[in-house]
Amino acid sequence: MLLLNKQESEILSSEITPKETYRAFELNRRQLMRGLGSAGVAAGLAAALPRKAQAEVKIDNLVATQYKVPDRATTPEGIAKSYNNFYEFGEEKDDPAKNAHTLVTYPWSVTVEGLVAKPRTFQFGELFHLQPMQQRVYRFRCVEAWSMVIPWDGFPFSELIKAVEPLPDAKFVQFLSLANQKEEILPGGIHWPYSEGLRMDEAMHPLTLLTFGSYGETLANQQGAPVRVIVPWKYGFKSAKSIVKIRFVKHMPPTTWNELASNEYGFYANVNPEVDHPRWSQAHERLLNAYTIFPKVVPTLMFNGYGDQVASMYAGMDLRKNY
Ligand SMILES: Nc1nc2c(c(=O)[nH]1)N[C@H]1C(S)=C(S)[C@@H](COP(=O)(O)O)O[C@H]1N2
Ligand SMILES: [Mo]
Repeated sequence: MLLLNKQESEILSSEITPKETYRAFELNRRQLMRGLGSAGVAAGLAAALPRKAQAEVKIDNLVATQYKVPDRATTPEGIAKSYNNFYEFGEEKDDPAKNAHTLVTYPWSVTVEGLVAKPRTFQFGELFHLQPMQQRVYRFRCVEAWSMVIPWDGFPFSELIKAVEPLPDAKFVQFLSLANQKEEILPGGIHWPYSEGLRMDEAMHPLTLLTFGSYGETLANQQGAPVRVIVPWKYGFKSAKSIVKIRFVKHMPPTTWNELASNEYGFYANVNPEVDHPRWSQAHERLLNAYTIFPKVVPTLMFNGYGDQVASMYAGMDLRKNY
C-alpha cells in the first residue's frame, strides 16, 4: 500500500470500500506514516502547547473492577484516540485528533448548580481526587453503527451526586461542555455549548462513569479532556465531553442532537437493535477493535449488552416512542 502515491491509494480504496470503512483505513495509513517519520516534530509541538489540567494529577493505583467485556477484544489505544466524534473540532473522525490540541484545559473547573443542597465549583484536582479511580472496560456504541471496547478510568458519577445532595425536585441532570466553538459549524446549525442529559436514576446508576482517563492515562483532548461522562448502555452522543457545568433540573433539559433533529436523536438514546435510526439500521455495528480495512460486523446488543443491569429502569416505557 505504501508503494502507491496518495492519490492512487485514495482512489482505489474509496472505490472499493464504503465511506466509513475507507475513513478508518485512511486513518490507519496516516498513523503509520506518522509513526515512520514525524515523531520529532510532534514532540516539538507538544512542548509549545498550553498547560493541561491533567498535569496536576496522575492516574495510578487503579482499582480493579468486574467491568469487562468477555466476548470482545479491546480496541487498540491508537484507534480509540484517533477515530473520534467531537464536533467542536470538526465533523470528520480524524478532525478531533488533529484540532483538539487547541483546547485549553488549564485552569479547569466544573460548576455543579441547580436543584442541589450544596452547589459547588470543583477545581479539576478536587474533582479528580473525590474518589479512588477505577478502570472499567466498557462496550462503547456510537449511533453511527460503529463500536469500540475501551478501558475507561474514572469513578461512578453517583459519588459526585451524593456530594452535592440533590433536592427532591431534581429529576434530570444536564451536562454542558466547554464552548470551544464560537460559530455554528454544521449546515443544520448546531448550537454550542454541547448539551446532554440523563434522568436522575440513569445518572445515579452505578454504570455511569465520571471519566478522567482511558488505558491508564489521563484523557487525550480529542477524547474530551479533562473530564467527561461515559454512559455505556446509550449511544455515544449521550456521553458529553470536556464538561464545565453540571446542572440539576426539574424538567428534561434541551440536548444538542435532539434540538438539531429530534426524529433522529431521542433524549433516551438507549442502544436498541430493534429501533432503527430513520436513515440506517441499528441491528449491527462495525467493531473497531483492530487495524483492518474490513472491520468485523457484529449484531448490536439490546442496551449495548448491559440489559441485566439497566433494563428495569425502563420497565413499562415504550422504547419505540422513547428512543
Ligand atoms: N462535547 C461533545 N461531546 C461529545 C460529542 C461532541 O461532538 N461534543 N460527540 C459525542 C459522540 S457522537 C460520541 S460517539 C462520543 C465519542 O467519544 P470518543 O471520541 O471518545 O470515542 O462523544 C460524544 N460526546
Ligand atoms: Mo456518536
